[in-house]
Amino acid sequence: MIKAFLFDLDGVIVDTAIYHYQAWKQMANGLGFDISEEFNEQLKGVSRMDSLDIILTHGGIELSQEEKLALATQKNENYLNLVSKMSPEDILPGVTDFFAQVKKENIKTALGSVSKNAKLILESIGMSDDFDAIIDGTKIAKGKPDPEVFLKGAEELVVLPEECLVFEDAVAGVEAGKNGGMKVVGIGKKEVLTQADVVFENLVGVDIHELLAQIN
Ligand code: G16
Ligand code: MG
Repeated sequence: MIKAFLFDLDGVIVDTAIYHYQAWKQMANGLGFDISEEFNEQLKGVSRMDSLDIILTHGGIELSQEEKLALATQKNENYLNLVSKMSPEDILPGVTDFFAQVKKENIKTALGSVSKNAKLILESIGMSDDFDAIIDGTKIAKGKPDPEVFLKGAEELVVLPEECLVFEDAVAGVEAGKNGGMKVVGIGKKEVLTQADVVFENLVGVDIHELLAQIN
């Protein structure tokens, strides 16, 4: 039986992918190459340093660990500058209604994000109190598709992995949930999130009773 919902942040609750993209693009341009929006797809749900490695490989650039840290810090400063303007209006469609149902049904909730900025983003959109546990990039050693972020969420909520339902928009994130032995709701395209148990375009109109009947 499903007792807890574990939510990814970026792409499920809020869409910061565009800001990550703008900040990475600015960095790449500074190094003399460009990244496309299509390229950016593979960075979704991937940790900051892993994303940087993927981008540098793409640009054919090799750097020392020190140089990489400096670039990642600069990118994060630019990114934070962009997301600092976010407000509750940036919450993705359907999320607020869905959380009202979650509360009514007494389902436990955890955030499972690899972002080190997750708490800050939740504060700016006014959703900090909507989660019983928050697992973010500061609490984990391994990024998605490793299941650590979701297993820690289950642990903090004191539920078993098989009692959890993960909500994810990224291929790496769906894999992380599956690797943790959990059921996964994909948010996005069926053709992309092939491993998910069920896929919705977004949370608009999703009914918890119908969803649970579909999952079990
Ligand atoms: C998010 C984004 C990723 C980003 C990662 C790390 O993951 O989807 O693109 O690279 O956070 O973010 P930060 O640089 O803020 O630590 P998630 O798990 O919330 O989808
Ligand atoms: Mg995501």
